[in-house]
Amino acid sequence: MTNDNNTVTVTTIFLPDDKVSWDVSFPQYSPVIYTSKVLQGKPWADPDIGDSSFTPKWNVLDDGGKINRISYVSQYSVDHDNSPLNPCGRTGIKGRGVLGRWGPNHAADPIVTKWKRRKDNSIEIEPATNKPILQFVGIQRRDSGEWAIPGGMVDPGEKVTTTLRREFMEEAMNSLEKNPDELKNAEKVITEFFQEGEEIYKGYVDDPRNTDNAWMETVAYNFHDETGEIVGNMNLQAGDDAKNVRWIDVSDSLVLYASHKDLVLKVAEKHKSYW
Ligand code: RP5
Ligand code: MG
Ligand code: MG
Repeated sequence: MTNDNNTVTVTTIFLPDDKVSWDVSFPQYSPVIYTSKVLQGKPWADPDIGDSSFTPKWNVLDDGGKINRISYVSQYSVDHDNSPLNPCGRTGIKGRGVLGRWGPNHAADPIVTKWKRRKDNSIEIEPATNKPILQFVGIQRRDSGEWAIPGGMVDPGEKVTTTLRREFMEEAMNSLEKNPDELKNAEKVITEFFQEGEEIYKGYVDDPRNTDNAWMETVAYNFHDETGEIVGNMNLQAGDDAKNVRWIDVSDSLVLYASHKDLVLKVAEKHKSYW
C-alpha cells in the first residue's frame, strides 16, 4: 500500500453515514485492516496490539504520565482484541494506519495571524463586507502537498505550549537548519510572542490518517501579531515536514488539510475579520 513516492493509498469500504456510530449494529462491517510496516521499531510509535512488551493503559496518562492516552472527545471503548475504538465511530479501516499511537494521537496547532496591510501600512479592508482581512501563517505539507497550519505531534512528556512553539519554529522558521545566530534571535522573538495565545479549539481532527483504532486530536492556539511588527517582520522559511510557507489571506474559499479550515475560520470569527 506504500507506493514509490512513499505515500499511502488505502482503499476504504463504503460506509453509510447512519452506520458510523458504534452504537448502531452493523454485522456486515468488514473494514480494511491496515497498520503501516513503517511504524515497526520506531521509538516514537507504539508496538503492535498483542505484542508482549506492550501493556498500554487506555483513557489515562500512560508511561508515568508521558503518553497522553486520554481523549478530549470522551472516554473511549476498547474492543475485544484490546484495541481502542475511535470515539467518532467507524472509519472503514481497522488497525492504526500510519499513526504512531493506538487511540488518540495528540497534536498542537499554532495559528499565527496578522492583518493584511497595504503599502502605506493601513489595514486592507474587503470592500463588500467592510471587514479587515486577516492573514495566517500556512505551510505546504511535504507528505500530501496540501496547505495546512504548521502543527505537529506532542512528543512524550512535552507540554502543549512547547509543541506549539517547536512546531512553528521547525515548519515555518526552519529552526532545524538555521544558522546558530539567526536561530537564537528567532527563538527569542517567537518565545516571547508565543507567551500570549488564546485557545481556539481542543478535540478531534478530521484527519485523513484516522482509523477505527487510532485518530488525531489537537489543541489549537491563536497567536496574533496586532501591529504586524513582530512575526510580520520575520523571514518565514519552510523546514522539516513543510516544503513551503507563506502568509495566507483568510477567506471562506480556503482549501486546507484535514479540518484546518474550520480552525482558521474560528480565529477569523474571533477577530471579526473578513472570511
Ligand atoms: C493534523 O495533523 C493536526 O491538526 C496537526 O496539524 C497535524 C499533526 O501531524 P503532522 O503534521 O505531524 O503530520 O491532524
Ligand atoms: Mg512537524
Ligand atoms: Mg506537521
